[in-house]
Amino acid sequence: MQTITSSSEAIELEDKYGAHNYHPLPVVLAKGEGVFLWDVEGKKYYDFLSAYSAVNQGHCHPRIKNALIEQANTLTLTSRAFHNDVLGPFEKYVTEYFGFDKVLPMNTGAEGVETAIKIARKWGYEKKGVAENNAKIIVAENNFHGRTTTIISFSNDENARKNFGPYTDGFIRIPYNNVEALGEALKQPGVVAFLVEPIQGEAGVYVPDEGYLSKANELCKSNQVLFIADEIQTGIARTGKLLAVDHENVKPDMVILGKAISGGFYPVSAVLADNHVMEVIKPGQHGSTFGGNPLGAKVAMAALEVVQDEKLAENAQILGEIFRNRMQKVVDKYAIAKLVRGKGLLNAVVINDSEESSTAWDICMSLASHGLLAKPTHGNIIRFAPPLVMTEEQIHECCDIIEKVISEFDKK
Ligand code: IF1
Repeated sequence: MQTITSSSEAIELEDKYGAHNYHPLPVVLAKGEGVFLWDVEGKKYYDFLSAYSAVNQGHCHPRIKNALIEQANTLTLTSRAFHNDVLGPFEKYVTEYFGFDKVLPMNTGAEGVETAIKIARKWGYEKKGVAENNAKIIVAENNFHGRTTTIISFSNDENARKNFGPYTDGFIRIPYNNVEALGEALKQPGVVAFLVEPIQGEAGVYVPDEGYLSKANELCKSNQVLFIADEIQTGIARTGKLLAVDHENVKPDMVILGKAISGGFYPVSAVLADNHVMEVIKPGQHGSTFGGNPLGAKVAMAALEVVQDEKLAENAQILGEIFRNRMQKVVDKYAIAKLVRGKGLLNAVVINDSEESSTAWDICMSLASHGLLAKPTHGNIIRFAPPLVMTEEQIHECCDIIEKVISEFDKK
């Protein structure tokens, strides 16, 4: 393998040999530890993206790394054609951890979402009596649930869906954070589920009104419709509770997990449900080569132990309050910062400029030069989501950096 000696060399290789399906900041990372990242030239950064909330436990957490190494030296993949000695303990651990009867393990978040869609449709036909091929799933405007053809079929982000048709049918899109719109949509024939992000991450960290999730859950229950929470980004302590739905004590019919369930070491996703839902899946009706493999299962158990033992939800709650209070002062002081919103350590600052302006990008470039990595989501919204292992002293240091950079842009 070619040894990279400069950031520009790495960027050139990616440009020449890789599909151009991303537009990254011109930063080439070479090492990660806890809340820190280092680039090829040795520059140190605070990580305020956490690989899109996949390294809530911090980079290269030793406990998870050791679990990976130990299992990698023993048994990594058997396929589900046979049993193995890790899957059962993992399934017991993760169902008790989140309070569900059953789990269906997959790999990526999008696979988890696709799995939940298949289970909901099958449940609709076999338990609710919806006429076959007539199942409808309600989703929210500005949703993000992954990049597969079915998932982008119900997206309204033109960049994510244009020219990927023909699209999958059977979805009804309604405004987010609007209980009345949900009530109306539930009257349509064939509705089997409502799939929603408890906080819309990619859309720009939109936190719904207090009570939205519990009212939505109640409406679904009273209409015999499954309430499905996509906690791939908001779960695993990110918003200050184990799951974002815990802020309203809501127990969804299905929860979809991914990202930080395995602490950034290995792709693991999972769909959790109780028996009356999960039992619609029979042998040979769903799965994947790597789903539930012993290596991912062992890593995920270690990653979840770290969340519990290091009280990451409580830490996210406390540091998130500090962060938003500090950012509110920045918003009050500098016109270029319009507002701050979020929950726990999933936050965003909206920059006071047009969607098309490059201001948010330019601010992120300046933040990088000051040793803090963040990236805009849509247009002028900067997401700030550090690993949940950050200390109070570190969050203040980072807020100082953010305030300094924003103050410099405010004068321009
Ligand atoms: C990209 C952000 C996007 C997700 C939710 C399912 C998935 C995701 C709520 C799919 C994945 C990632 C994908 C990555 C950027 C990032 C992301 F919001 F986290 F920033 F795109 F919206 N549900 N989110 O957030 O999980 O298949 O990726 O494992 O695609 O650019 P995946």
